[in-house]
Amino acid sequence: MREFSKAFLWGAAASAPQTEGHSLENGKSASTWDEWFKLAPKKFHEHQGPKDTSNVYEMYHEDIQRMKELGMNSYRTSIAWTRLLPDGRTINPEGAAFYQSYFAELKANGVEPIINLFHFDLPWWLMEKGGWETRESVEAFAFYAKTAFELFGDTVKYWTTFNEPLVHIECGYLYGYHYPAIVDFKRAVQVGYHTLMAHVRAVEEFRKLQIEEGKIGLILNISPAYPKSQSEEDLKAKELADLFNTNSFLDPVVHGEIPGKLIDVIKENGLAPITEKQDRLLIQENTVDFIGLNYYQPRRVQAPEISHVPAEMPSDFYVPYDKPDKRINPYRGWEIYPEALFDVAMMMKEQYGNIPWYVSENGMGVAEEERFRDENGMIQDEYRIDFIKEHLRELHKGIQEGSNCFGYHTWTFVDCWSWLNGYRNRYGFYRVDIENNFKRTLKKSGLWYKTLIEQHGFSDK
Ligand code: BGP
Repeated sequence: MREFSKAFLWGAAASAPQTEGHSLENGKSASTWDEWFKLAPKKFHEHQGPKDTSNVYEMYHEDIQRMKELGMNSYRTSIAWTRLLPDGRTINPEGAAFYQSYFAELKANGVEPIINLFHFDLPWWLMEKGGWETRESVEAFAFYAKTAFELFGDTVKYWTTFNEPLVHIECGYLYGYHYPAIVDFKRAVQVGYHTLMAHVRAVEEFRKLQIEEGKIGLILNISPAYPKSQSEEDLKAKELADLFNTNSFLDPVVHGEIPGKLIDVIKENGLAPITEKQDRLLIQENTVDFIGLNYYQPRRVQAPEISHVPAEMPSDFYVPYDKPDKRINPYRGWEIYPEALFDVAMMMKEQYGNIPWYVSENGMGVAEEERFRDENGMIQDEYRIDFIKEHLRELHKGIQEGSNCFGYHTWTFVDCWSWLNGYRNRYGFYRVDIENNFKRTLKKSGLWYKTLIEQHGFSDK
């Protein structure tokens, strides 16, 4: 039996833009996703846009009963900045009432809400002013965070500022997957810096309010780097990949300091962002209480054959290594490597002072899951059960070695909309039928999760 503590948090994660629907209704203003879909609908899988995501706005009551039925004791979602503060300053009463009711109902049903503030959905009004490239974004976010803490702090005790801050930086300013799809390393670094400062200012506002039992953290996507070989060059590529993708955020938010090595590399390559005098102290004084780590895949790296000096892209420091014998999820194209979760657990213990942390996302997206329906209509997603088990096995090992992990959340509870991929790959414990009023149907993995939670673990024969 792989047993977890009785207090362990079991649940799932989602986000406002991917689940709520009603994206331009009930007083909400447009985010970059709403506008981008208007500007370039062809970029989105089967033209599925952010407007009609899984309709949690109307269906949260039933969904919470479903969570309760599975025995989930926690759930993460986010607030849409554009729903709460459509113009950045004025509270939308309907939006505030919706979140208040949603969070209180979770709590009343024994499902601890973990509420995140930013999940890639920047307000359009802020984008028009330059988005995360302008320092104004830092104070705008701090105001939004303070408003959310004041409104919902009595109910919500676990807060996170950003989900995967690296993603809006690299997808928006390096690789073209998110709006504004700019490719510019220096601008990406500035966006990253302002994101970090926005996080830090939100933590500062949180501390000022002294919310009883309140805890605040950050959620990072973690893809630990593994080098192709032990050569000096490949090891350096690994070090730089971790420096840019892991230590860049974990060090300042946990230890209160941006790694000196990262500052050197950035300066040497003419990428230094504009900063303000008080920033260093602010970073130092506003560290977090806990960390969430979203783990899907490792990062295999090797040294680049040719590098530009100064660097023009991260690929001047490290490039992907296509490991020939890797296991892969063919639908998403991501490598499956559960062992990394043990390494991550050890990293948190050894390099990050064993700060409390949890797996804030882990899961498997599969296309055309209706193929696996049995005669009763239930999707027999054995592959998802195996995936979760394999990852939990490694996590359990890490906890036994003393890593301070307090929970595990899958992505996701009910199938949800996925950015450019729409509803292609499904991750949920519940199938969502988008053709039929977003009807939910339990999958086999949901039943399995229920037993797992009941038994505080699973038997590992
Ligand atoms: C994470 C994001 C989620 C979610 C998930 C699955 O990186 O936090 O928003 O979408 O990945 O990825 P995808 O939807 O791209 O398949």
